[in-house]
Amino acid sequence: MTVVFLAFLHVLPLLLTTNGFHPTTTITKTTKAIHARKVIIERGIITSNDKQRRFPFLFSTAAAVESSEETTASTIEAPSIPLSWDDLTNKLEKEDDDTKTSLVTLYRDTNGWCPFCERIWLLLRAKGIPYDEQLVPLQNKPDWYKALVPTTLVPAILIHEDNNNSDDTEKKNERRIVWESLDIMKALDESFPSTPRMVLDDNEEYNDAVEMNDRLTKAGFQYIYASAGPNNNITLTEEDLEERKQNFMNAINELDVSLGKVERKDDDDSFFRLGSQFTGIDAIMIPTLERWRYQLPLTRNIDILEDRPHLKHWFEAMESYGPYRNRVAGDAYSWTATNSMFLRYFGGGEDKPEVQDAIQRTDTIANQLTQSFSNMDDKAFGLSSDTTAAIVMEAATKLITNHEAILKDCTSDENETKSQKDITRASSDTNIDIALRYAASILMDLSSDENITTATAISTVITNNIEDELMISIDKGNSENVSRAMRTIAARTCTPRDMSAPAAIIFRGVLSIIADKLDGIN
Ligand SMILES: N[C@@H](CCC(=O)N[C@@H](CS)C(=O)NCC(=O)O)C(=O)O
Repeated sequence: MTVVFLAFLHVLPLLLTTNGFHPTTTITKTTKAIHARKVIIERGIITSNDKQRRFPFLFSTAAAVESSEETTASTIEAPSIPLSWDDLTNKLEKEDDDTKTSLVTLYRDTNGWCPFCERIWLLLRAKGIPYDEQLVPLQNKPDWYKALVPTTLVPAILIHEDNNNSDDTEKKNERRIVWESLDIMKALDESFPSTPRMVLDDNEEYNDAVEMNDRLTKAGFQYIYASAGPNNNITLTEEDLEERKQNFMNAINELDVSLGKVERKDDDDSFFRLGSQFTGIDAIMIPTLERWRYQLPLTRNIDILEDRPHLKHWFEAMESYGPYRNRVAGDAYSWTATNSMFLRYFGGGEDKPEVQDAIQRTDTIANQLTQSFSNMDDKAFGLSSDTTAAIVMEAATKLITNHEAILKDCTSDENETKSQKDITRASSDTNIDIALRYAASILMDLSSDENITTATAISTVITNNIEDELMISIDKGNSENVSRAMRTIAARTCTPRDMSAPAAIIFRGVLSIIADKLDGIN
């Protein structure tokens, strides 16, 4: 409530001083609010109904107060522009109708970086099995997890007891724990026979593709980690390294050629490893290839897509595949921004000049990528009209349910900062909270606007409508710090850890547009 009222206090002085309206002692909180809204409209800050239609939720509290002015004036709280976290949370709860009972618990790493977890995460979604998640911090694995899983590694799954007594062909599941990604993949097929089978190990093409992937992974690891990590092999000569690189390139070429044959065989538009159907081999392949695609240009100056049109086409198919794209996929920015951390851990020694160079190059490129956050590009993640609302809602939900942690993170001091130290944090300031509530309100509004079906439309609507409403909410003198906070949060948002890649584009986009506008105020 304090926050709500503070927000209102920030709004009011600006309106009063510029419009010659002076509150008297008799004016109630409610009539102040209604008056404030009228003044906003009269001043031309909100000139058209269109703006209110665009962001009805942002103004819904003021409208509610206005309509009940005569009867309940003394009982209604002053509205804030934008809404309070409590109001936003209530609104979210009304929208939340996810009632599916989970049949499986997935144990995966907190950061969403474990490639073996990614396989299972993707398969659960591809098979449409309702699941819940338990995140396991790998640096500090909890005792309960070590007691539950003999290897103590992630991923693992718990198959819940299935109480379905119908004559369904679905095998009656016993409550059991399964670990090791390849075993989990098989267990999911066995326990949920009515879902698409994914491990086609009686199919020659599938087995060949798995073997080819094993060769590729081995060649890749022998080259990429040849001079890094605990297996640091200092006896490797330049020639040895070059040979390993060639083996790796040959293995990627082999994959590209093989994909080309599949492509010619099938004229279907979707194009997975074995043809038009997504199968287990796609889930096995994508986690490693995704990392290589984004990290090797930074660390080894290798672009795995260059001159490999079929591999490129396979990535495109994966990126348009909902179960992958809408939650599991990482994005170029996240892989770039986290790459310096990977280099510090696995790069072979932070003191080596080539590792230092790679870290610096990585940070520079990550920073360049942040410059384009406010241009939300539809093609970047293939938003479609039927998924846009859900994706915008995901971004809103993440912001609303995590706002305290987000606020703390973007204003953390140097000693608390554990990662992305090159990104400047903001100073603590209530205006940051206002701007975040503002962003959340906009996202909630956009998620229910049926006319908005593309990221470009979202970008245009926000850019064209945001400025005036923002100016009445934020203390002008603090705009620089608030802008820094918005950019810090956007740059700290990592997929798939914090939200899906499509939601992150919207989330980072809204924050960056707000930051651009705030920078324009000065
Ligand atoms: N062969 C296992 C490998 C799993 C694995 O290595 N998981 C890593 C994360 S990527 C892990 O749990 N590391 C924690 C540790 O080593 O303690 C599988 O396929 O599931």
